[in-house]
Amino acid sequence: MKRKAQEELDYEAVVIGAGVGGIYQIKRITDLGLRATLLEADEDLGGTWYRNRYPGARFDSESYTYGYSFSKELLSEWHWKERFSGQPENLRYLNFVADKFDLRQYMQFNCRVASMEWDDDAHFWTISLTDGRVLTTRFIVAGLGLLSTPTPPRFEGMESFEGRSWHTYHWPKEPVDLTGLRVAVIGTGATGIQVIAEIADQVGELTVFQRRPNWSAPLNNSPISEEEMADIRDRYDEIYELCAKTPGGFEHQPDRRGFWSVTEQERIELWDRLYDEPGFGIWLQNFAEIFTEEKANAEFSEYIADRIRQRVDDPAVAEKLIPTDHGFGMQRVPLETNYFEVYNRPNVELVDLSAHPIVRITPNGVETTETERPFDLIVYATGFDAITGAYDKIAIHGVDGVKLRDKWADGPITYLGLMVSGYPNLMMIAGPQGASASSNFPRSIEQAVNFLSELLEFSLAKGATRIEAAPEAEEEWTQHVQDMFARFLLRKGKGWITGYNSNVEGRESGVQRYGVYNGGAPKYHARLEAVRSNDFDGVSVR
Ligand code: NA7
Repeated sequence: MKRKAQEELDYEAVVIGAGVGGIYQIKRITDLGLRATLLEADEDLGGTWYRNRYPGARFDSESYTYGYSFSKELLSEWHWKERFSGQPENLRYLNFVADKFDLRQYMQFNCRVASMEWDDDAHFWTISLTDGRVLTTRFIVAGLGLLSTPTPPRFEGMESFEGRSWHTYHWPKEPVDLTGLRVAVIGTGATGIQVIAEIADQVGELTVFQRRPNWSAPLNNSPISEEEMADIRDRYDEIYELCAKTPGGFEHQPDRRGFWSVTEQERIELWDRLYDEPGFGIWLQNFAEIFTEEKANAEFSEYIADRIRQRVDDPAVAEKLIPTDHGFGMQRVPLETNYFEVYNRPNVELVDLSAHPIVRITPNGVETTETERPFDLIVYATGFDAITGAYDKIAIHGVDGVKLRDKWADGPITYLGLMVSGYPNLMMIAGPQGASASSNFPRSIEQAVNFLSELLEFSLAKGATRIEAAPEAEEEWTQHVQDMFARFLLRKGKGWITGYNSNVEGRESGVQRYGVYNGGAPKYHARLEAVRSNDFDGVSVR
């Protein structure tokens, strides 16, 4: 079979997913003049910010570093009202962007992709939707999200529960009146910590089922006034320049003095200051040694443990809230607003599942090895099949029909987190092994979209119909991602970043999967620049 001519295909490019990545990508692709569409499984745009409607859902990134930087006009028009903006406002922002650039015209909703099949003779993809529709395209850019496949637990009896229950990702769109309800929250990750702190004073009784505590520190949110916003607008160039220079893609710069070159008193002074400052400063403006050296990490963890002890009235409860199996920052650090104070309330109980595990969900509530507790609502804040989950759900058949899921059975293998050898013309935004999950998401998303858009432009200018990562380039990148992991204590964490998920078969033991690039946003960006300026070295374009 010969190459399929462009006119014979439904589209030149299909973007999958109308989240932060997909929205910008469809703009760049249509700006290139390509005949393109965006397929979104949900009934509207927004991705993460469309789905996560649980009370308390908000940025841990400073709002003005989370927004898109690509349009000065957009920057001048949008007013962030809080330093860490909440879900409803974030969704309004994404709608504002889509409307401003007239992007809805390219979007098709309620389109869940079931499978994708590559034709290596005719150079095109066939996409099948779950409703039976089929379409063809030369290129696909997947913006599926790293945290978009929720994983409820696998307790016996979950269907038998007679009250209401849902995973936080599926918190209903319509308002839920929590007044007087007996509510259970299972899970204390970033999501659980947000929802627990937000609903404690709204519900009748709140019971938190905690298997392992997480290290957490104050978000220190505040409103942004008109004057402050005007100042932020004036400084946008400076702000984004700073974000581009820091490993996490935030404004927070590490303290370069060296952990051991200052006195213990000086360390405590820094930590006292950072604890009261907004955002991830407590993690990212800290000494670099807390990321790499056990001893430095242990000293800092003990400092945070003491802060928790100061905030929780009952010493026995405080100890239960302090992690003992990992140090601060070895898993993603949730930021909180009055989370620890919640446990001083008379209507809140902390159940330690490490002492009394859940046996089953009953028609009435939750049964542990200790007792059965009745509930009206059970909230599963139990996390996601992170990083590769959304890719695994689609049957992606590449060259010779090989399934991507099989290629990635032992963990993802990619070139720059953007392409995969054996899957020509398939590109990923914020894909596995990219820098997104280890940095301020949108900062790396914009870099990825810019890179992929330029790769497309470059390929089209050459009249190419097939672009693919070279196997040796992919091998080198995957090895590099692994080597970077080895440098950080994060490798010891039992969290989604290292591929652990107790609710996904085969991942219960905290197995290491190298799904996140940890070298920092500036190094990642420099690497993309080097590849781009070298005619997309490592990508075969023909
Ligand atoms: P996380 O960070 O994966 O947290 C999930 C939480 O749920 C964690 O405390 C788990 O305990 C707990 N969990 C999961 N399954 C169970 C079962 N079966 N029984 C009891 N407890 C369970 O997900 P989040 O949604 O909080 O955060 C994900 C990311 O979203 C976050 O990092 C931000 O980037 C946004 P465990 O630790 O496994 O013992």
